[in-house]
Amino acid sequence: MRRAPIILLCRERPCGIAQLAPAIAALARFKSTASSASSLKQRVQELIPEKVAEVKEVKQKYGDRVLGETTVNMAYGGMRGIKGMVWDTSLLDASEGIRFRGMTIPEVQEALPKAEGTSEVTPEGLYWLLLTGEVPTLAQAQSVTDELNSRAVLPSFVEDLIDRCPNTLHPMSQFSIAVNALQHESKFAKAYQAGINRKDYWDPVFEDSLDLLAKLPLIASRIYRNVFKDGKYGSIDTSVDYSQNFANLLGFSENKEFADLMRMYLVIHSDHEGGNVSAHTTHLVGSALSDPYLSFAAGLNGLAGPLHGLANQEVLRWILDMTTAIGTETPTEDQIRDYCWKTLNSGRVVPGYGHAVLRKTDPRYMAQREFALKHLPNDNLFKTVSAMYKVVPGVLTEHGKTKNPWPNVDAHSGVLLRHYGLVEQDFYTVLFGVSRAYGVLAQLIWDRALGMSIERPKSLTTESIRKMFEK
Ligand code: CMX
Repeated sequence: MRRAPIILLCRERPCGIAQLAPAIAALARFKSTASSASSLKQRVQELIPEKVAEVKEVKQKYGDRVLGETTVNMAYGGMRGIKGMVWDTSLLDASEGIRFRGMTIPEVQEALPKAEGTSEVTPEGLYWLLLTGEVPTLAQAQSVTDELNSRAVLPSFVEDLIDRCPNTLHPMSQFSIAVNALQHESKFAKAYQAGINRKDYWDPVFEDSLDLLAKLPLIASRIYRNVFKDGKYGSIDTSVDYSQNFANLLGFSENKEFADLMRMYLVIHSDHEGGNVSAHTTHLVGSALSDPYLSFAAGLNGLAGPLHGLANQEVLRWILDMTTAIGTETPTEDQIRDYCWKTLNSGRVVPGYGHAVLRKTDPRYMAQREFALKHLPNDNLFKTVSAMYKVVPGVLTEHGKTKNPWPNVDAHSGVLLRHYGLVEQDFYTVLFGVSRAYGVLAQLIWDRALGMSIERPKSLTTESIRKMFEK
């Protein structure tokens, strides 16, 4: 794989041919890749009749069976564990962790094709798996890469919107604004206005989803370079994959390992079944036939909460605060234990630990730990993260509240990013958001293909619950 030199265009430069060049090139590429690009769409189209038939059969056979009970505590407790949604792209087991279309993370890392010269599988290959349930060939994964590269161009008004955001506006808010604004381009919204048959909804949703995925690195990197760097932007290189392009755009083109980190990161954060806040929100908003841009932007707003995706920035901040307070980058286990208790005793959570479903160490944590052991075993902060892994579960168990004292995905990502120079914690959740798009948009296509209904669960009042049982 050829590595791309980053081409930087100054944001202050007046609009000229240089700024139009990527758009012109993208148009030309779109024509040349149109046939190979359609193969993922073709495969989805082939699968739809059998999946529709399967859902019909399941509903006919088991439609009136009970999935589980709902207790009063569940209704008050964030609907935890209520089985009330279908999400086909992935399933989470409390002990084993996530399976993407039936495959664990190590199985995905083993089975999916790797781009030439890289040691990690790609999110493009994963997208094929999530959408079809089939492991793609290298050529099929490459066709997704080509497709995404051909669509990677931002409307200038979206660029302007991002550029006008104050640097003090959190990157996740800027991200959400930009994705909402891209709604202007929605093929689904236009098709709906034109009276599209509901059987065909999935088609423009598929198109919007690929367009959106393709544009996310441009949005994310523009925010990064505006807020934290020099306001100079790279451009897409059609000869490299999504993650290398993303690394280049962010300004990390020199380090091959960083692109591999992006590949691993984008794959493992993509999907975590349907009940988590970002996935459920995307699915819920999409159920009203809001287009993929509006649906995903809503999901991003949920991801930006500190109990969900924002925990990744909180983790690194917590670790750095601890090392500053203690005065060393490598605190002892006793010092970490004391600092954890200080956090808990002040009524705060230890970020990166605990999970609503998992009851063991998150395999996404382990995948990142493996990466660190391979690439940065002597990094001081990695040593601290490892020491925390030994100490924090014991402290949380002794504290006696959390049902799961083990680390989740967010406990590890910041240290890896920081090692390669991406030190700006407030940007971390944007990376999570780019990855999460792969999972939630794949499911959104199936939501429309399977004719999923508008969501409308029943709510109750405290008074009505009381009456229900006092009768
Ligand atoms: N530190 C301190 N207390 C914790 C805790 C932690 N890491 N994890 C859970 N608890 C507490 C809860 O706040 C809750 O307290 P109350 O009973 O006073 O409300 C109690 O333990 C029971 O919670 P739980 O049933 O074990 O966990 P929940 O399903 O309610 O919450 C989660 C799950 C992730 C929000 C929680 O573990 C947490 O706040 N963790 C820290 C933040 C974090 O890492 N979030 C990222 C999760 C992964 C992701 O979505 O990206």
